[in-house]
Amino acid sequence: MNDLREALKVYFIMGSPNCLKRPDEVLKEAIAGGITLFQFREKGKDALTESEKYRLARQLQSICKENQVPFIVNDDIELAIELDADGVHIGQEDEPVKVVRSRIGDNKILGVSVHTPEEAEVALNEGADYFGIGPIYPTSTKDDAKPVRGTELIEILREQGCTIPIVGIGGITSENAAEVIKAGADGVSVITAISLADSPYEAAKVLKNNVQRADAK
Ligand code: 3NM
Repeated sequence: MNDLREALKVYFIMGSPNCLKRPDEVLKEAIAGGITLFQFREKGKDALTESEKYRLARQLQSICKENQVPFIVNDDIELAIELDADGVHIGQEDEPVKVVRSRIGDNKILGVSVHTPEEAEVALNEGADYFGIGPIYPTSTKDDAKPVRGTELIEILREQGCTIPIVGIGGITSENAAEVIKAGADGVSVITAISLADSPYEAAKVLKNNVQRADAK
């Protein structure tokens, strides 16, 4: 659990639609800057499908492996199993948590997006390893994102005594990351703050610094 908590600190999510340059280059830079986990999320306009999606996933997974960065797949359980990925991240629209847990086995990481204390309780009981909570701030990266809630749900869950690892998501940048950590999150998940930065390397480095500083307080 503590290894997972550490791995969630600077959680980079990306697919080819999120990049202005080659995804493999963006990922390498982000890793050099210090990201602690990577999620492959090939979604949105012009997203790759089938064999092209598979090829990109394989390429990004092998970069993660070379650098000992955990590689998680968004939603696509088949792909995660086929690649023997380190885990999957699912939303409330996907298969039930318990079904996904039984498909991937007990040794893989299972992240679940939750939006209410009730969803959090079900996800926890059915085998989630961590929660993704968002959108914390306004984001234009996810078309069907729910209304912005700030850090409220993170605070509510921590006040209720919930100890499961939590990452905040949605509009997080190096400027506001500290607030998310101080609210009780273990880490921050970002797409554009790194993927669209002029230097994904610098962006990841500054983000990590700010998360570490907030954590130490
Ligand atoms: N999930 P950015 S918000 C993938 O609220 C995703 O569950 C969200 O992208 C949620 O860091 C989001 O560019 C997009 O804002 C995050």
